[in-house]
Amino acid sequence: AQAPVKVTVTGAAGQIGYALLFRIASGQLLGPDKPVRLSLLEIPQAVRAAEGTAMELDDCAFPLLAGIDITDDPRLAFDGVNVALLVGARPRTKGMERGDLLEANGGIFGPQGEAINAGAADDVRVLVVGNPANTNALIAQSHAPDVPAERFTAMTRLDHNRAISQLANKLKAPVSSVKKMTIWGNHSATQYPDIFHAEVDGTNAAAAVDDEAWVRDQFIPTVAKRGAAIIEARGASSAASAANAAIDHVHDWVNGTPAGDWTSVALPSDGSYGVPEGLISSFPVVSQDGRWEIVQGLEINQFSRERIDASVAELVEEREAVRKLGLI
Ligand code: NAX
Repeated sequence: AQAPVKVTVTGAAGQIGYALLFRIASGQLLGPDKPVRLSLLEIPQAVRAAEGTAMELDDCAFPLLAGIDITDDPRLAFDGVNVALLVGARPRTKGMERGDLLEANGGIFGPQGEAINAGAADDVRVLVVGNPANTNALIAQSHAPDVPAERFTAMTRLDHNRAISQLANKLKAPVSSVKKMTIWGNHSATQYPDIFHAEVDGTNAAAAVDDEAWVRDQFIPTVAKRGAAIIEARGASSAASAANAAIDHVHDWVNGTPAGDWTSVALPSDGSYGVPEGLISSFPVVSQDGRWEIVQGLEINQFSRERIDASVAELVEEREAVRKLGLI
């Protein structure tokens, strides 16, 4: 029998955790032939709730689930970890300044980065979901000097999937006909969903839409503000769709992206497309042999350039802010 893959989920008792854990345990994260061992990390007040979720996981009798550990100690949670899903974060509450938010999250992602550095398996892959995801990933990565930087990623797959769905809907085409969507920059309202390289049934998506006003005034803001629209409608933030995107992200990272397509991932820049090196920014990527590679050589028009630069500028500011706070 194969040794189980250790998957650690932080914020396991939260709403994304609840939507995520059952899919991991059923084999959707890594594949139907890969046993998993779950490690749930929570803050002390939420350990009991995580235990409740673990009871439900037991009650599913998932054949691939080799065991569940629950702890409030990052060192234990990340010991031997192969896949780390960093979902738990400090949300912005009323009256909180951006500096306070970054500092509170630095207090979470710094120690988690250290624990990953100390104990993770050699093949560890890290996905940060908790916001501000890109900068939280940067903080964790900077505390894990012995882990290759490229193993630290932040999630823009939900934005990517939202963009595919909006475009398919506009063109009355099935989502499966949309390829090569790209999210650039920060997982925030400045993100830039780019359809200039996307294809619908093999034809260029921007040409098929042929309506710059729709792209500028409808498509981009709808994708970028979708999270707020979900909160407004549901009374709670995206959970199942966020969990779904995390599953997609890790699945593609481990198993590869399909031929003729790519996806979007925030990862440490190698300087491609004018994004400062080391900044964790979203790019078009393919996964090959278990590694992300940035798609090279795309022509960036003026419309796209301005929007990529604006989102990257926001990430540079966030990096400066956490540097000043001594968090990286
Ligand atoms: P919840 O508030 O339901 O759950 C968060 C959980 O994290 C709580 O159970 C809390 O106890 C736990 N937690 C807090 N600090 C922790 C720590 N130091 N160690 C371990 N656990 C800790 O939030 P939920 O709706 O699940 O969202 C989680 C995060 O995902 C939020 O930061 C949210 O902003 C972010 N999102 C990111 C998205 C993305 O596309 N990147 C989309 C969805 C979501 O908004």
